[in-house]
Amino acid sequence: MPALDVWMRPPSQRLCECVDKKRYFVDMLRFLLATLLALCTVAPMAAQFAVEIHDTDGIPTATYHMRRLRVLESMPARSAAVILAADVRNRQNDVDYEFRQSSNFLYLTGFPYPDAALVLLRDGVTLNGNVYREILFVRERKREREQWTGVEMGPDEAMSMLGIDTALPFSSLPDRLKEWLPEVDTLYLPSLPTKSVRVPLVGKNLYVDVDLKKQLQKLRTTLEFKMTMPILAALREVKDADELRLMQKAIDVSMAGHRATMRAARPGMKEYELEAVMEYEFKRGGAEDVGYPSIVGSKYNACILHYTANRRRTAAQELVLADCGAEYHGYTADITRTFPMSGRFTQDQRTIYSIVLEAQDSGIAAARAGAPFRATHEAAKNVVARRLMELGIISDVADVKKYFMHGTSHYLGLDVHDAGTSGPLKTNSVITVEPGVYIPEGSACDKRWWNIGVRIEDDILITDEGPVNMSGALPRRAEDIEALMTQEP
Ligand SMILES: [Mn+2]
Repeated sequence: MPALDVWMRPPSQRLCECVDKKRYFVDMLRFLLATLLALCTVAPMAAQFAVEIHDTDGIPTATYHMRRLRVLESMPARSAAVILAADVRNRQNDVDYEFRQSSNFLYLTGFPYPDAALVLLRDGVTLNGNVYREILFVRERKREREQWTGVEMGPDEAMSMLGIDTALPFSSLPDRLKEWLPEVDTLYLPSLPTKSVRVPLVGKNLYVDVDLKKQLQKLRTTLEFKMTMPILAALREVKDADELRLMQKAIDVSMAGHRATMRAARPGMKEYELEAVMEYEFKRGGAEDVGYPSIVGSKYNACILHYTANRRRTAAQELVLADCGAEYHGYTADITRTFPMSGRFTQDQRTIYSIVLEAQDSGIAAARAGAPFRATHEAAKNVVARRLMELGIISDVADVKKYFMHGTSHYLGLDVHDAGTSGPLKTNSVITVEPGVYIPEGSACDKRWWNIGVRIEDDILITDEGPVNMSGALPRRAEDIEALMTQEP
C-alpha cells in the first residue's frame, strides 16, 4: 500500500518524532507550505468523487428513522442523547485497523464512517426556522482525504441517502452542545463515561483526550447522566424482518464456509489452512468481514474457548473445533462445529460428541418465548452433568463446571454477543445455543478423555411457534458430519 507522504501528515501526528520545539515549528511551517501548495495545485481541478451505494439489500432508511423515534419516545422531557461513532484505531504509523462502525451508531443511522455523532433532543431545537429532534454530525467531505481513504458521505449525502432530517459538520458539535445543553436536564450517553474518549475540543483538527463527562459537566453542573444502553438493548434485542433477512444471509454464508472447511479437511493441514477455506467462502459469499476472530483449534486447542492463534498442524486422530461466523452488512452469524480430521470420530470422541449434541437439543427445545434467559443453559447443563456422571468423568453434578465452563446462550445480531435485556426470551430475538465439553490433558478423569474438546453452536430464532434453527441446514449429528466429510471439496 502507498505510504502517506510525511509532509502531508499533520504535525500533531509527528510530534513524537520531533525532539525539540524548533524542529517542530520548522515541521509545522513545511506542513503548512506543503498543504498550501497541494491546495493550489489540486483544488482548482478537483471535482467531487461520486458517492455510490452498491448494495441495495440494506436496512431501509425509514427503519433507521423509526428506531431514532423509538429512542426519543423512551426519553423524558428536557433530555438529550449523544451517540458517538466508533474511533479509527491506529495499527502502526500511518496504517489503521479497518474501520468498523459502533453497533449502536450503525443501528440508529446506518452511517458507516468515523468522526460522527448523533444527537437526539427530546424537545427539539430550532435550526433555520425548523424544529429538529435528530441531528447527525458528520465530517465534511475533503477531496484530498477521499483520494487516500475513499469516498464518504458528507452532511448533504447523509441527509439525501440516509433520510436524516438534518446533518451538520462534525467540527460544530462542541459549539452546538454548548448552545443546547442549557435546555437539557438529562443527558444520555452510550455508557457512563469512565474512560477518556476522543472529542473535538477546539478548532477543526485538534483532538485531545478528555473525560467527556467532566467536560460536559463544566458546561452544565446540574446535568444528570443516564445510559442510552438500556433503551438500545431493549430495542436491539428484538429483530425486525430486514434484520432477520440480513442475519439469515450471514448465517447462510457461514454455513457454506463450515461445509467447505469440513469437506477440505485432510490430516496434516494447519489450523490456518482450515481457517483460510472458511474465510474464503465468507468473502466469496459477500460477507464484508468476520463477526469475530475465527477460532480453529485442534486437539488440546479445541479445549481453549477463545483460541485464535490457529497455527498448529493437525493430525488424523484429532478433533477440530471451528467457531466461525461471517458478518454481512453489520450482522453476524455465530456457528461452531466440531469434526474429526480423519473424517471419522473415534469411539470416545463420539461418546462426548453425543453428550454435547443431546445437551444442545435440550437447550434448543428450551428456547421458547417467555422462558427465562437461563432456561437454555439449565437444560443443557443438566444433560451434560447427568451424562458425565454416568461416564464417571465427574462424581458430583456441581463439577460439571470443570468441563462446561461457559454459558449456553447469548443474543446475536450486530454484535456476536449482542445487546439485550437477558430477561424472558422474546419473539423475534435470536440467541445462540452452544453447549460444550472440554477435557484438557491432566484433567482428573480417565486419560482416554483427555484432549477431547467439543462445542456445537447454532443460531436460534425465538418465535411464537417455538425455536427455529437458522443454521439448522448445516449437519450437526456425528454421522451427518462424517457423510459430509466424504464429499469432495
Ligand atoms: Mn457464541
